[in-house]
Amino acid sequence: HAADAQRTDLMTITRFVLNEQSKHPEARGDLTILLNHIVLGCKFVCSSVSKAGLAKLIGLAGETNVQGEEQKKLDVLSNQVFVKALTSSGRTCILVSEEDEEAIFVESSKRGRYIVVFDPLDGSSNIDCGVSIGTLAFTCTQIFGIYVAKDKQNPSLEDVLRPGNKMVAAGYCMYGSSCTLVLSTGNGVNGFTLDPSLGEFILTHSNIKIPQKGKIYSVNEGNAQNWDEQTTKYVEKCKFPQDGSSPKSLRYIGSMVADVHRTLLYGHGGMFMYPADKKSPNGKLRVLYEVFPMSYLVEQAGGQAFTGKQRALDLVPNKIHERSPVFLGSYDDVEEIKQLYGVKN
Ligand code: AHM
Ligand code: MG
Repeated sequence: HAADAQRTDLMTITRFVLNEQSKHPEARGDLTILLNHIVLGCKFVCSSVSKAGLAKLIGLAGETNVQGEEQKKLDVLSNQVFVKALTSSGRTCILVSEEDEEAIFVESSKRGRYIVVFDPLDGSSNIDCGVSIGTLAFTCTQIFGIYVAKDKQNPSLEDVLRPGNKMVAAGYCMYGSSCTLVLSTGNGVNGFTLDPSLGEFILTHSNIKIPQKGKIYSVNEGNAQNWDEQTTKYVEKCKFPQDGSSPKSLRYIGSMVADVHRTLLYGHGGMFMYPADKKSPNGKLRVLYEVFPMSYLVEQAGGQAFTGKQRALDLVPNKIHERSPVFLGSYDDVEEIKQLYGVKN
């Protein structure tokens, strides 16, 4: 009667997070409330992404974001929805969004303990062709010292510029043929799929684990002429293995969440990388809201994440929009690139 149970005993994301938090006697439900507001943002973006063509939401909004890229209307909208939802949750003190140059300090009457760092709509250059996937990545760090909303203490940027290993939750939402939210609160990784008729995210992928060794490599190979020796050597080995193993397959969507989601979810694992190159010595991806959440999830799923120098989660960013090279995915695959860089465990 397991099938019956599945239909009637729905594990919503709220229920799941409440269960997780009840294992921590000191928890006061703040993270559950915070995540509920993030989920609302995801539902909004999901609904907007699916209507984008119809509603003529696609196209330029006439603004550029911090990195000087053209900003699409959906980015602007999604950002506003997330900022408002997060501020009104009463659980946040600082927000950092890819779309905003400066960090947002929440006014003291609405202030809570959490810092949320996010990219409201990552990979948005893929929206216009309708095929690919709008995405989002977020991380939450608890700020110590601010325990009540109206605490006199002022949060500062120093609280944001901390290593990824201080995070208490991370996740992303992928807007594809279905809307999937993948979340970790430090106790494994779980995936939830939006049931549009219920408007609820239901647990569909419990305890996601990434295979130890992968069969896929995922990288923008068009940058190869500017790669360093180590990246070049790794990719060469993927294509022309010398140890008798089969060559790996290449998959690259160009939307980080989709590329990482595939790496996590499909049984064959692999490695996603955005390495340094001569033109961009720090790679492309942003530390706080791209490298950290994905590294956290991959580690929680049993894989590794590496910057070319160190464990990605040990990185201490110096500014909020800092970039870093990243190699993440199956444990053994990342181990191989670490060896090429001469880094031992
Ligand atoms: P964006 O935040 O401007 O959308 O850029 C981030 C995206 C990632 O989703 C993806 O992994 C990467 O850019 C792809 O970059 P490239 O087109 O250089 O391969
Ligand atoms: Mg982005």
